[in-house]
Amino acid sequence: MDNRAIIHVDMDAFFAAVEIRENPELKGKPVIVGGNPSERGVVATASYEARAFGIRSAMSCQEAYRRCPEAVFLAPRHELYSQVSQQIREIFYRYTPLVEPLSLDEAFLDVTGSIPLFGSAELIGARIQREIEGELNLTASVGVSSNKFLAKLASDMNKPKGFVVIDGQGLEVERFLSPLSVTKVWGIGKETAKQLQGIGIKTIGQLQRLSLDFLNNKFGKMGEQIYWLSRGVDHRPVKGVQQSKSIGKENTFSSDLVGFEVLKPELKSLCKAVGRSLRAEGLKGRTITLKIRFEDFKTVTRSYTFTQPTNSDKELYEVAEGLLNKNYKGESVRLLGVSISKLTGEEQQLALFSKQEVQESLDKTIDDLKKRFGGRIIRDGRELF
Ligand code: TTP
Ligand code: MG
Repeated sequence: MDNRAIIHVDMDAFFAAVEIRENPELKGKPVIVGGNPSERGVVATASYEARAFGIRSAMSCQEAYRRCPEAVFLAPRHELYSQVSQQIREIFYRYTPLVEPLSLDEAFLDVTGSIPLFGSAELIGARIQREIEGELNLTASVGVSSNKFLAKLASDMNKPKGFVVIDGQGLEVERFLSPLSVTKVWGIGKETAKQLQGIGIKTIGQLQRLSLDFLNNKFGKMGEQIYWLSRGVDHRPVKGVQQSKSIGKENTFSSDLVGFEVLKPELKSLCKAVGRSLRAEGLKGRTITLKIRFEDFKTVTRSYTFTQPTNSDKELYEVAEGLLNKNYKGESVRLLGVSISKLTGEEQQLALFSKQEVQESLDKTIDDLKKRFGGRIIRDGRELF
């Protein structure tokens, strides 16, 4: 599992950087995005120029003003930041479908399967950094390693515009982590850090000397996490964006329909529409639900769960027709609906695939990417070798 290639990207001074991009006159100035200093707002973020005055996220704006009265204070424009965030994510998706956003400006990417197509994880990370800057005029810091913990640590090590690779293999990692503060360990917040300090533990190296039993007793489940993370071991998968929980279509008829044969073509077109949506989103589903609303508004829903996920119109229809047949006695029908849930995307399906199927799926991913971006991107990748 830990031959993975994980990238963590975190934008530099994100809100402030977007504001500066929108108004280049602000470039080089201490810029603070947050509430108004005359009110009781807090700093959302500050440009690196403002950070030189000791200004930090979550500090009160009054305090920030005291530290740097000449700073430019701006009210946040969340809609704008989330648009930019979407554009950043689109760059990530050029390289892998396995993107796990942590916030508007930060995400993990698992690029293990992308290496045959684009080259090493370092190359992919470098391209992402370059494309963000070239296309969006914003800078990002990138960390590359074999797991999430190390990749995030790496992206934070040389901000702004950092690019750090941590080779996650071997004993080197433990030695590398050893001088760092325990607060760098994922999940160790102020409280845990205080407790550790109470027993004289400040660095990850000191943490490494505590036994699993001891940590388990002291911190419960979290203790085990700390034990492994302090050694650079982290098996958490990169979770692709949560897919919508179900996909459904329904139709309220302009006048009620009566009769199985009359309802059948309606049902078929609903199943086709659901199948089309599934395929468009690269999903398959296991549980199909039929909804029938009668003339008197009484509504029944009936479900069937397939053994294997499907996105085939034919399979969906066969089952939906069976459900209708069983539950329809010739009443007047106002509305018919079909939905599918227990959805799985490419990522989850991979886990179920045999090796050959993984290869097929990878080929398909590569085909799709080629189709989307043409041969260009592939040549670029190889030129970099
Ligand atoms: P961060 O990535 O923590 O900070 P940053 O991008 O501004 O700076 P850098 O990564 O270079 O250290 O947070 C991303 C954005 O989230 C940040 O621009 C503003 C917002 N944010 C808040 O609104 N409140 C907060 O307390 C923090 C930490 C961030
Ligand atoms: Mg950031």
